[in-house]
Amino acid sequence: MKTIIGITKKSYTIEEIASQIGGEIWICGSIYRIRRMSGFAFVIIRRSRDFIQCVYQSDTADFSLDELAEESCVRLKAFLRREARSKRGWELLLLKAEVLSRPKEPSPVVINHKEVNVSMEKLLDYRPVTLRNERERAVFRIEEGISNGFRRFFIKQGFKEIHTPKIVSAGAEGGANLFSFDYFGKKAYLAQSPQFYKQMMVGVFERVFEIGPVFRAEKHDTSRHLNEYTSVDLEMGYIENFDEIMQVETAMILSALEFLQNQYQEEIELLQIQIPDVKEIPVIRFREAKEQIAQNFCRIITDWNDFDPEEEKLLSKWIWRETGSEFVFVTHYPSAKRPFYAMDDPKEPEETLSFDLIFRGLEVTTGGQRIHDFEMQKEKLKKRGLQLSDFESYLMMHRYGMPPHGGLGLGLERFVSRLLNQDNIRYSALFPRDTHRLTP
Ligand code: AMO
Repeated sequence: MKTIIGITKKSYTIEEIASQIGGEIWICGSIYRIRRMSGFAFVIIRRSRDFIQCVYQSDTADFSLDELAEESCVRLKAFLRREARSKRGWELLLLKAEVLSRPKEPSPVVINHKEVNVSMEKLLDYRPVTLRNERERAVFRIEEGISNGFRRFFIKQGFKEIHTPKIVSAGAEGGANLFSFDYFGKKAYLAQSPQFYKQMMVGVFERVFEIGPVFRAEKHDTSRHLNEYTSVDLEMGYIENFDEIMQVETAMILSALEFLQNQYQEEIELLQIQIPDVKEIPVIRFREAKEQIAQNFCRIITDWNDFDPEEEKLLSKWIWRETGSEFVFVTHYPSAKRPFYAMDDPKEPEETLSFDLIFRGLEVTTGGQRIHDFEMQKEKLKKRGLQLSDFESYLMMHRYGMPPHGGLGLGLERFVSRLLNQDNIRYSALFPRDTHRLTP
């Protein structure tokens, strides 16, 4: 009987190829670009992470150049030779080609130039092909580097990875942005965040994290909202105060950026990313931040409960001027604007022991200490006019005992988008979901 044994077949890395100068190799990839010159042609091959320059000459290749088309998938035999003028110091001289598949039509947009020069709408409409562009796909290598950097940090720090349900019975974050649907005769929702479940899991594993999708029925099209985004969540028990959460976040971002710098140099150079300094992050109370914005930018503050997008930008500008930091923690948000699970400050009950992290003018994280006491949580739910019966399964953890705890949620697309200085979060979402976009 035929059996399968577990081996993994992988393509040569670029270093493995480079080590074979003077030899012949077989490689697979897609033809990114063919540039016909006089007497020869450059054939650029796109592979999972790199682009390789090959040279076609009719006297050394046993096939015709006409057999190759851009976006054909091929297996090539080539001779590896030194070439000082090529970026890598070597190139591949093509000998044989097996065409594995050929596109039916040429790409609807030019994808093999430095940038895809079309509107954002068109870029997103043709995402399966526009992502093949060198710069477009590098964005998602960076995203991988950041989320991998976070994950490595969490595991090193003793956080346990969890996967919580995305079909839920109640909204965790309040507000109107819940997607609801019929679940076998009951009303269900798509999870706005893993908030309840990550808190429950603190009672089990003490420190947990999740990197996964969350859903927000945002009705407005803005440059910073998606209807589905990737949330990086952590929750930890036995905290003494919520400074500890901000300390963990500072360390986690520092660690992820260091990992990125070590492992993603090519993408960093290609996208000209300026890695921010994050050794220390300034902290300011919400009220003081509002006062500074009013004073320094002659602005009349109308809402003392929250920032508007312009105020986040102004605050960042001021912090940058004062401290040279591109990040700022804003603490003690008004209780009225924070969800029912947020712990109020015993000294100032109108404020919460919570924070936001603002990075280059945009909120990228919310976090804080949670209520762990059963009676206190019941009281706050009641004060908000919420039905205790709707939160019975959430309250079970409080009823049966919880340590003091807190955590945070970071929007991955927002973080990457700020890192890359993009003016719209959609550029950092692989297949963004907004009010108009359900495909591709
Ligand atoms: P919050 O609702 O503030 O907090 O969300 C946390 C972070 O998620 C990002 N974010 C979004 N990103 C893209 N599109 C959206 N529509 C969107 N909404 C939010 C932001 C934001 O800072 N449970 C709490 C977190 C916690 O306290 O642990 C929560 O979800 O970067």
